[in-house]
Amino acid sequence: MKAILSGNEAIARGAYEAGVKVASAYPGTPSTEILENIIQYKEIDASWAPNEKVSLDVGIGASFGGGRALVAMKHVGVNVAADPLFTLSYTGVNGGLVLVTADDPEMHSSQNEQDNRNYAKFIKVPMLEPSDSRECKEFTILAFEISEKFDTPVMLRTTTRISHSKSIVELGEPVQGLPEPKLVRNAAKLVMLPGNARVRHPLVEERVKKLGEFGATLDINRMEMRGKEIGIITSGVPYQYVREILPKASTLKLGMIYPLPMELIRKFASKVKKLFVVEELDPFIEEQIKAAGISVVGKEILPICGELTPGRIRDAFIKAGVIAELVSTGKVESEGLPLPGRPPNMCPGCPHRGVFFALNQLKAYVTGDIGCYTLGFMPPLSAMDTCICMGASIGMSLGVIKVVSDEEKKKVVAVIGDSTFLHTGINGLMDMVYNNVPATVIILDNRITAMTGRQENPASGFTLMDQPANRIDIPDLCRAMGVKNVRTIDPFDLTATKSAIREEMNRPEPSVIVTDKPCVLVKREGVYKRGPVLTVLEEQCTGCRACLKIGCPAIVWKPVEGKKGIAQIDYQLCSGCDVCRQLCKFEAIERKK
Ligand SMILES: Cc1ncc(C[n+]2csc(CCOP(=O)(O)OP(=O)(O)O)c2C)c(N)n1
Repeated sequence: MKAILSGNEAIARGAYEAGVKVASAYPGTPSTEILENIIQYKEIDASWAPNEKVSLDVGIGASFGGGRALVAMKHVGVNVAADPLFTLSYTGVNGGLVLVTADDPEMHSSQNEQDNRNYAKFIKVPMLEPSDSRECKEFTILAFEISEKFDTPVMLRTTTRISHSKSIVELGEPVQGLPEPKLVRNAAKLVMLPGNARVRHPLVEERVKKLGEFGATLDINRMEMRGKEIGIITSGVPYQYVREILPKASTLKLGMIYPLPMELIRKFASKVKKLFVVEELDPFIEEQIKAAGISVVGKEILPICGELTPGRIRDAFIKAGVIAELVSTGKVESEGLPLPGRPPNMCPGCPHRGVFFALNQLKAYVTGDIGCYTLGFMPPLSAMDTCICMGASIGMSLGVIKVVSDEEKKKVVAVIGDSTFLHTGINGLMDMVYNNVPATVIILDNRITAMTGRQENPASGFTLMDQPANRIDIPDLCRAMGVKNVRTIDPFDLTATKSAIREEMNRPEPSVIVTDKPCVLVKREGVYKRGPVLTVLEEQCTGCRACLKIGCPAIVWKPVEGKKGIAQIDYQLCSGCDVCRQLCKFEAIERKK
């Protein structure tokens, strides 16, 4: 049977066909749908972990117990999981272990565009890179075979275009005859204290060499000869672009991009007059080829930042003087379409909005974090001063407080969401209490991991499988950690929100404020309650624009002849949160009867 699947759906299918027992992940675009799709395969124990390191720890445990395990994360998630990953390279596996790293060239929804191919070389583990959904499924299955054959974790790298675009996949049956998981003790291999690790390191080096030779025999690394004029070495989605733009060029399509099959590359180089590498982001393949003494052109003509596109590749090759009959000059359809701008904004009724309005009014210096609330940076709320990575906000606020004057200390407020607090923010809070730093922390508990598409987390009360779960009580957790000043506020009450934040900013002690209103998009019944929608009394609206200061998409401006204009509320969008009504001094906004 055939199906049209996205790359993420195909990886989930591959995990099923490979007989995976355990799948663990922390959400992050573009990887999230892998676990969301894996739950249809009841044979797999699938769960969200509180962060990527824990998801890998779970996967390692499953592998050591003899089951096949898949862990998935976005590229920056690998930074969080990197500590166990480096040492897992030394221990190797028992049941196969595959780590999916979903990279995001062009930063469609990420804070950086790090090229995680570098991790494969750094960690000394093999990495496979599919070019379409069929390969996503097949490479997932192959990755488990390689993992067990070479006693190594295997990384599977996708990028946003591969994760989210769809193509045809042939569906198969799950593999049979895998060994039953059971406890097997092997401390010399699995306990990495120095004496044991010293024995393992040379084995890792040996493994890389063997994998390089093995790569040359794999048909996922294949030469496609079409002529002698130019040869292009490529992998991943750039392979598709190369085929579109340079249909007559010979290609060496690499499916295993680390370690590189250097003898195969040498052979390919000898068959063509001019050799190029077309790869997104870093000159990862190019540098290794050059280091092997093979002459090749890559980043001299192609950009190092951002995604490649068919158009960018075409322009680069034309500029490089590659003869015109090799480069397809036809118009690339998707380019230059006049799409309307869609600046990101918090949803109408988002419980984060009022908090940022208050922070703006209080002129707070906000160390921010990653979640929907990062949009508090955008005008008109304009109330975020820093944002680095998940969980950084609290620690950063402590650092700022340590260096600024006593007067300025009071201005510093850390803002973080529930999922992010439990991911890595919690350690910052420990530092705050342990070192008694008089910081103010606001935890925006909207009971969901909203930004990545509403995934459950340990404070939401449900699991990935939609089963009721223990719900961590965040205020109680903070108290248990030793924060004496913990208060819960209703962020839709602007006056109370502002005065609570002001009081805690002025308190010369550590304090935590937790907001307790759920995300408007939480689909679970009874969690979010829509209030009566609001309406503008046109004759009372003076056109002062105060209500526009919260940036709610439900409020629109209507020009009026001879007047400044008046506000109007789009009833379809309004959630009845009531925040705008509290801003109108002229009582021109009221609940619709
Ligand atoms: C290390 C890492 N993992 C995953 C992500 C993707 N991501 C961005 S924000 C976020 C969590 C947001 O949830 P929460 O803090 O509860 O805020 P909300 O969006 O619900 O307001 C995630 C998982 C990331 N940016 N970095």
